Amino acid sequence: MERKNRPAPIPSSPSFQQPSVDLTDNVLTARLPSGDSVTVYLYGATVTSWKTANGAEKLFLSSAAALDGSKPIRGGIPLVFPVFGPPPKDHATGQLPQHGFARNNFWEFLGKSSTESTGKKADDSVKLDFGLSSGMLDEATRKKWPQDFGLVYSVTLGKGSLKCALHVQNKGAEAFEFQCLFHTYLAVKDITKTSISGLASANYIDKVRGAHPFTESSNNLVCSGETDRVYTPNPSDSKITVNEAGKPSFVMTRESLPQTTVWNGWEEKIKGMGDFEPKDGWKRYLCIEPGSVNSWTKLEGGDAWEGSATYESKL
Ligand code: TA6
Repeated sequence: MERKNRPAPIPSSPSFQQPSVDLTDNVLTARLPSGDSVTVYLYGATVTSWKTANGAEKLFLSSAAALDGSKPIRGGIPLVFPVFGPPPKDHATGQLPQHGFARNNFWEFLGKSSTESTGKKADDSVKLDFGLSSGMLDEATRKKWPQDFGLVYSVTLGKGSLKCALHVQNKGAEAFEFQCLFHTYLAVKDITKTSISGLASANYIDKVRGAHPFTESSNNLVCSGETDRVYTPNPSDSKITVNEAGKPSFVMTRESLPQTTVWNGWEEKIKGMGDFEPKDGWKRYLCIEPGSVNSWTKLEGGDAWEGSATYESKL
């Protein structure tokens, strides 16, 4: 018998395509219907590729990068936690490797979420969550930093954008302190024709000049040799723009990450890096690395902290 005012059938599937996510052999690939895509190795939760809708690769990845879990991946977005750089010998992180252990351990994929609406919004972005906790570390690493922690790293692929967010939780009773940073290798056409805006008047530590403090005078910084500077822009939420041939190619914004390291090893340094190929690749990358690295963030037992950075491609 026909019911009056029968509700319209709910569409069995959204009338728009949804993002696709595939995890095979510890490599996750996500793609939006627009064509934007991201690849993440569970090893280090390292983003190794970010492509915009036109298929353009936005990250530099060394062709000699170890992708078998034998050492941190050279390129993409290695994760730095709980210490940036060589750890201070007299610090709790003192026994850890340079840049910590987040980038040389296997993370787990926790799942994806995209706007569940069935409208156009459904294909606008997809958030991928990855987890690493103290119980997943090998005994040797746990002995070097015996803290009870939980990390959730979220990578959100949008149209022309990539957001990286790190959530740090102290799951123990004792306080611990950490540093963290997204060690992002942006792909550029020619480093000698690339400039950085948004750092004018920022104080920085120049690791090429004895780690002494300086103040940036240029709002159009061009690397002309090995560059390894840890900037503290003011205000700390100011955007940083990478310009190529006079046009913005990337804009980076960040939250709760007061520093940004600018690094290019240049010709000589890269020549000495066995996992950096091709050897002229120094001309085609620029590391713009947002982080919280000039001091230590202290978490009391049960406390949590989150920091994030968003890269927008402008080309
Ligand atoms: O972020 C810049 C830096 O600390 C440089 O000093 C250089 O060491 C670079 O990181 C690469 O470090 P890695 O341990 O990945 O070789």
